[in-house]
Amino acid sequence: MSTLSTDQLAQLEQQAIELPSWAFGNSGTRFKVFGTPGTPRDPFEKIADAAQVHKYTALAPTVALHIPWDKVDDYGVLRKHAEDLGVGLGTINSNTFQDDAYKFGALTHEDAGVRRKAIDHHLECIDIMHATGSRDLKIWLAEGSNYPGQADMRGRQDRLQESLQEIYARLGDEQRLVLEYKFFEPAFYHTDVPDWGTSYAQVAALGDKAKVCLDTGHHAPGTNIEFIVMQLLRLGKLGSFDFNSRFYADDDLIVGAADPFQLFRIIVEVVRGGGFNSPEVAFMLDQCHNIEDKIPGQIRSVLNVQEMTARALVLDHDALREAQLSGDVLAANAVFMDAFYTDVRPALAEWRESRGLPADPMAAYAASGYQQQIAADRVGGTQAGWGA
Ligand code: AOS
Ligand code: ZN
Ligand code: ZN
Repeated sequence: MSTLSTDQLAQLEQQAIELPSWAFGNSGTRFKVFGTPGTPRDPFEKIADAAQVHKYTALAPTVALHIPWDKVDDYGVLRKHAEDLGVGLGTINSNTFQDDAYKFGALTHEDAGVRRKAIDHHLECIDIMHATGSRDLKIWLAEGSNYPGQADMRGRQDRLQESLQEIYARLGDEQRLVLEYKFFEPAFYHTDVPDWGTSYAQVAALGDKAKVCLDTGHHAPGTNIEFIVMQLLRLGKLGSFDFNSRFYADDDLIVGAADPFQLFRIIVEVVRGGGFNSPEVAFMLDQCHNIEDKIPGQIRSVLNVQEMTARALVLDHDALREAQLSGDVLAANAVFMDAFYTDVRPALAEWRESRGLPADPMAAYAASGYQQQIAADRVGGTQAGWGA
């Protein structure tokens, strides 16, 4: 008998995870960027690689773009290219962290001219969203200060709201803005959007089309991330996830690699809060594959999310509720852990085959010859971001 019911499989069939275009480019640390044979040379090749992930998993129907890393002359052509390969273009990520002008801030900068430049960049991103058919504009700000006294934190918060209001006003009816928070880096003393509370305060003041983006790597060690997920869902403000995993800081490693149990706990709250398979909550990856092959790195990632989702779906909510109501601490925990320890992999493999997908997408991709083909065809692939 399968571990997963027909209803649970039907829910899993709807699961969609958005891939980041930058996961397919070379990336690294401040010490070294290792080149990988076959790295895409342009956004078209990044999308072709992302389409491979979808081909073997049916889990990744859209690709997020980063502007200007993925700048092209005609976004309609890029969109058509994606659609021809069976995927769509997703979230547009803005970038205000590479220009010298932004050394002391962008949307928060004291100088109105710098703020103008940063706001205009976001307005350009919204124009691009119309051409790509994207719903979401994702804003992550690398703004803050390194030393106490360096910056007027209060003034920066006010300017951030003013700048965001101008960007928000430009959104179309079906478009949204998601504001990502991060507690440190590149600034080390204060960050202008360090936590979910600040992101929430900023987006709540904008309106219904503004939501919070939760990057799992952007919290201090020990943070109860699933509590934040629960709270944002409760407030109707969880717009998207940037999934990845971390051992130390913002490691951007494969989701579910460092702490599968944390991923399980997060997805349990997503399901509990009505955020699973809801158009309101985008499941995205934000990862870099510095030393491993990128396409199988992304395949592994979406499979990890699928496997933890399946485990979250088998949680026996009735038994859990009964144990909670009777104050049976250990029984409640046992019900929770039973779901986590359920090995859903054989059932998922069987189910994939029944849908015409490979039982083992990793093996199928490895056997396809695509990796060898791109390594032979492409030379001089690009770095994902910094310096690209
Ligand atoms: C940065 O730490 C954030 O996670 C952003 O989402 C960023 O835009 C992304 O990592 C690409 O650099
Ligand atoms: Zn992120
Ligand atoms: Zn990050």
